[in-house]
Amino acid sequence: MERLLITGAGGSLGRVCRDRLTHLARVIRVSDLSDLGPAAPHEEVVACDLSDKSGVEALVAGCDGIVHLGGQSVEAPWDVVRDANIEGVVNLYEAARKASVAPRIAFASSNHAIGFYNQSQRLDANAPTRPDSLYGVSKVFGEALASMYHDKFGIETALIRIGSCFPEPRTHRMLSTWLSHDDFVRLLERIFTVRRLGCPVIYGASDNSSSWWDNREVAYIGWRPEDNAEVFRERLDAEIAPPGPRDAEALYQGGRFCSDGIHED
Ligand code: NAI
Ligand code: 15L
Repeated sequence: MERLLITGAGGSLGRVCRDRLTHLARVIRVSDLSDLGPAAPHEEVVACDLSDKSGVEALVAGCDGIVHLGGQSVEAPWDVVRDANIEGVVNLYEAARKASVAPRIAFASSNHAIGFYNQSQRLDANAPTRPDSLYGVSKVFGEALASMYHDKFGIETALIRIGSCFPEPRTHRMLSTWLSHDDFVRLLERIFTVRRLGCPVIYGASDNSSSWWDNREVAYIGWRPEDNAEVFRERLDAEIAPPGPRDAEALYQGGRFCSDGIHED
């Protein structure tokens, strides 16, 4: 690629991608709400609010790939979710449609798009969405928008329903949802390498023994996660009590997002 845009580059996954995706393009354009510090020799740094339509148009122009991580990353009042994750994603796809070369996009969706499924259920890419929060609803919206831009305009997007992407699992639920940074990077490498991507749903989880998700439909991408959260089980058991059997953390795939209320105006 000539130029890869990383939105949300100041966030926790954005910082991982900024460090570790440099081999994917000649130029890496990094963006967030506020300044990201000085640009490295291979970088362009562009501050941009995703809810600023003309700003996003300029941000996307000239990019042949986008890792879209920017936005509200947990539950919040509706106006915050709407501006970042609804307006923001509409602005991104409109900018992609207007660009002279349509970029391929990796969209950071979330397990909270399907969070209300019970942990006893096994899901593949065909499972209807079951969001657990306004945040989860905004990710469902992003997935639907990407699908429409693929069908209507041919823009390719990987809809990555990220589980819990942290250096290590932090809770017992994350023994099922954990995505290691290494496996996330390997996934992004495949997304920007595979010849035909389309607009697939991909569950973003490592090769966890207690996984709830089945990625057989996207075998053609050639992603083979290598890590397994199970190696952390003993330490987790020693450090924190497992949730009780009636706790949302033990019942639902989205865990506590299911039992939390929603923010009222
Ligand atoms: P984060 O909250 O650390 O980073 C998000 C970044 O987006 C922040 O730097 C923030 O300043 C920026 N941002 C927020 N509103 C913005 C706006 N209006 N305009 C421009 N930038 C804005 O989140 P994290 O953990 O790095 O996640 C990245 C993406 O992956 C998010 O979209 C999140 O929803 C998704 N995701 C992450 C998971 C994880 O385990 N880390 C799990 C599932 C989804
Ligand atoms: C998410 O969507 C969030 O962005 C992240 O902070 C975690 O809460 C993650 O889901 C999770 O479910 O563990």
